[in-house]
Amino acid sequence: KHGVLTRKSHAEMDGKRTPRGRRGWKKFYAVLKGTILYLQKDEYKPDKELSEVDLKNAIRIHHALATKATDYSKRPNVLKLKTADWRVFLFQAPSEEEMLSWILRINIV
Ligand code: I3P
Repeated sequence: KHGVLTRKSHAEMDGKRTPRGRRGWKKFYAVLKGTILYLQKDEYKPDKELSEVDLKNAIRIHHALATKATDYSKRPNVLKLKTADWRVFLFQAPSEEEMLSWILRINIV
């Protein structure tokens, strides 16, 4: 699955709140491949090699949990992703349908 997702980092690897200055929203082209969610700056091209930044932004979603971000109301269609290493991200999808589809796809991995 792939599509546009806008990311906000809420908590870091140790579960600590992401500090100010790094809590902004950033738009990516997201590609879910196997157990990895790749977040790329540019649109996905099958043959293009992943850059170092792309690899740094990639999220292992094995044992991660995606839910609708019911406690976040500033933007619509936002899901919350908790990873196995205790990071927390918010992702805004372009529509409710897309948000629900991402939640389903992430949780079946
Ligand atoms: C953050 C940025 C986010 C905002 C966040 C700010 O600043 O303005 O948009 O979240 O508020 O800290 P920075 O880019 O300097 O990290 P919202 O859009 O959800 O308000 P927060 O600290 O309350 O999460």
